[in-house]
Amino acid sequence: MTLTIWGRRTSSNVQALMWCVGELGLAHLRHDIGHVHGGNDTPEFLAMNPNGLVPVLQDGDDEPIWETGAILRYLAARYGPDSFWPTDPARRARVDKWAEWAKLNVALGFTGPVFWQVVRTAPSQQDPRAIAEALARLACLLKIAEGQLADREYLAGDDFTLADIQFGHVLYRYFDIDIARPAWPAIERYYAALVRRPAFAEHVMVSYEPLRVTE
Ligand SMILES: N[C@@H](CCC(=O)N[C@@H](CS)C(=O)NCC(=O)O)C(=O)O
Repeated sequence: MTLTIWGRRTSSNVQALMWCVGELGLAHLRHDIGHVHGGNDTPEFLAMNPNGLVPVLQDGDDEPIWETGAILRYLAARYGPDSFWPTDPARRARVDKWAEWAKLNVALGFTGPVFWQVVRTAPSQQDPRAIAEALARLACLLKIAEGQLADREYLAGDDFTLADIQFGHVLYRYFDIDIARPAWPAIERYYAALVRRPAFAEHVMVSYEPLRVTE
């Protein structure tokens, strides 16, 4: 079995995928593609993913997979323990519910409106009011996660699951960039536990300085 991954280390979606690969201990080969590395607009890459986006994963000679959520579920189903993405439909739905919620709300609500504005936009072009509004919307979402994590170890229960990958990978940048943050006792406890996971430290706590736009 050889997993091949196309995608740069600085991509948040690649980080989610690589964190999963690390957690599951899967042998792999990763190619730096996208942003300064380029390579995602070639006919060969577009034949794998017509969107020209990373990550893409290929397992052996199987058809390449794109969309991080689909890739994570493939890896979980093929290589993960049952606790990570359960086969029982009700237990799986509990994980999927939080994974979808995290991807569609938290990750998308943070990456474009906050991270891009604060890090990937020149300071002279930043709109502090838009950033403050985005942070207020994000806080409403994080309040839900705060309640969920107040009495359980992980987002979907007491097991580490695919939902933690979709939610937790956002937290490194959320806690590291220069923004105002309310106190989140439960999320902070959860994040401190994630930081102690070797795969999180290796694949998610990656410098985003190469992405910074200064002028
Ligand atoms: N919905 C896609 C989004 C993928 C995406 O937006 N990837 C970004 C990096 S996070 C990308 O390829 N950007 C172009 C580039 O890196 O050159 C997914 O979840 O995989």
